[in-house]
Amino acid sequence: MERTLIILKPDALQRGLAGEIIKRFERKGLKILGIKMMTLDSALLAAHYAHLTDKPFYKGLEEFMKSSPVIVMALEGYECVNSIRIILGATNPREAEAGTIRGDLAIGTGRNLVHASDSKENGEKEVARFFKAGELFDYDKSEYALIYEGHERS
Ligand code: DAT
Ligand code: MG
Repeated sequence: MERTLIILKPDALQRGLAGEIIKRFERKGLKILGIKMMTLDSALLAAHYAHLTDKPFYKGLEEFMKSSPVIVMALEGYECVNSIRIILGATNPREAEAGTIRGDLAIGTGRNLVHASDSKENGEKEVARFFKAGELFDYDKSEYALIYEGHERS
C-alpha cells in the first residue's frame, strides 16, 4: 500500500488544530504507521523542500517551519497519496474546496497547516527521510476488513 508523510506545521500546533486534523485522517480509515513530535532544522527542510529552495518565499517558509515544533506522521492506505491530497485541499487555502482541511481551516498560502506527500515515490522518500525504521510500526488494523475490498488490501 502507499505511504504518505504528513507534517502538522507550526500553525497547526499553535492554533490547537492537531487533533482536528488527525481526526480527519483517522476517520478516512488511514493507518498511522508512525507519529512523533520534532523540531525541523535547515538541512532537513532544504532536502524536504528541494523543489522550492530558489523561490523568493523560501527563506520565510524555512523560518516559519522552524518557528515551533511540528508533528510528523507516516500514514498508509490504498492509493492514499491522492486521497490525502484531496482531504488536504489546494496549496492556496483561498482556492481550497470547502470541506478540505485547508479550505475549512486556513487562509494564507504560507500558513496552510499541513504538508502531505505529492506522489507515491515522494511518499516513500519522505517517510524514510523523517522516520527511522524503529519508529514505524507494522501491525494489523482490524477495521481493514470493513474499509477495503480484498484486492485493495492485498
Ligand atoms: P503543497 O504544500 O500543497 O505540496 P508546494 O509543495 O508547492 O505545495 O509548496 C510547499 C509549501 O510552500 C506550501 O505548502 C506553502 C509554501 N508555499 C508554496 N507556494 C507559496 C507561495 N507562493 N507563497 C508562500 N508560500 C508558498
Ligand atoms: Mg508539496
